[in-house]
Amino acid sequence: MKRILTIQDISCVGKCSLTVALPIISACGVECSVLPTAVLSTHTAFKGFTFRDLTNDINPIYKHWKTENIGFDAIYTGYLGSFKQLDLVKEIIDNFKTDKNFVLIDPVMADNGKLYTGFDQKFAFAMAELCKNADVIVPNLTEASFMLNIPYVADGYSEDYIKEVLVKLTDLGCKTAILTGVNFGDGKLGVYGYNKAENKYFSYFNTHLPKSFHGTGDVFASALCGALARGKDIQNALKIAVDFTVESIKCTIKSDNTNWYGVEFEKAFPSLIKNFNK
Ligand code: PXL
Repeated sequence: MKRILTIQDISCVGKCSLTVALPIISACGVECSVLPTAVLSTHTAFKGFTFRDLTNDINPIYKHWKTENIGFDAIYTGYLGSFKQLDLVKEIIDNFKTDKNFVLIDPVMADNGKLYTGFDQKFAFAMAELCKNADVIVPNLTEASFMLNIPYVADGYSEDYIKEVLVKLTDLGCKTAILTGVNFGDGKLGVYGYNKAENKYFSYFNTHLPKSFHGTGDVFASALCGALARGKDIQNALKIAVDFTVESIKCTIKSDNTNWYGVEFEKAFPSLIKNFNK
């Protein structure tokens, strides 16, 4: 069985980061090992959340894994809360990256043109620096704009513009960049990627649903990482991850007691598993 290490926070309530990555990666048929970076009562879109920083535990945890000769088929990072944690993730990549596994970095820090609570431009540049070490990065357009220090364009952009941003993202040093939440105003929403070594673009689009929800980036990244770890090629993995995200949003819209803070991805597991077996 393949094993992914995911490094991100536990938001006890809120349906994001580890409470999303663990069940989704498991549903992909992949073992999910975790390195929790912090424990929050909720994610940061709630008011008054508590925050227990676990930075000081990261080094002893990964050192123990080294003494036990534990390895991973992929390392997947999501929300990281401080500069020190970015440095520690770099250390972990240096210790656990081999020529057989891959590193997927989701530079979680912003959406809809704005940084999340607690982040600033300096952090975005430091995250861009960490992205050098990735095989795959999956920013949304807001995160890409902050990392590249270019203006955020909400809509009305062309395919050429997206391709330009993708080239700049891979110029940071990662092998493949995938922009999420791309829409050309034609009723579709999806992802657009670029592999630098092969000079190849790829994309996958599904229906643009009328509502957006918190945590869908984590749903997409977790399914993508699971699919890649299962050996799906990038095009197939993108289809699995986008379709699962869209199905999760559809289930949430249909639900009569939808929470404002996350999607009901649990209801979309049957379709995810079916797509794996196709
Ligand atoms: O969904 C990304 C995410 C993860 N973790 C925490 C967050 C957010 C987004 O706001 O606040 C703590």
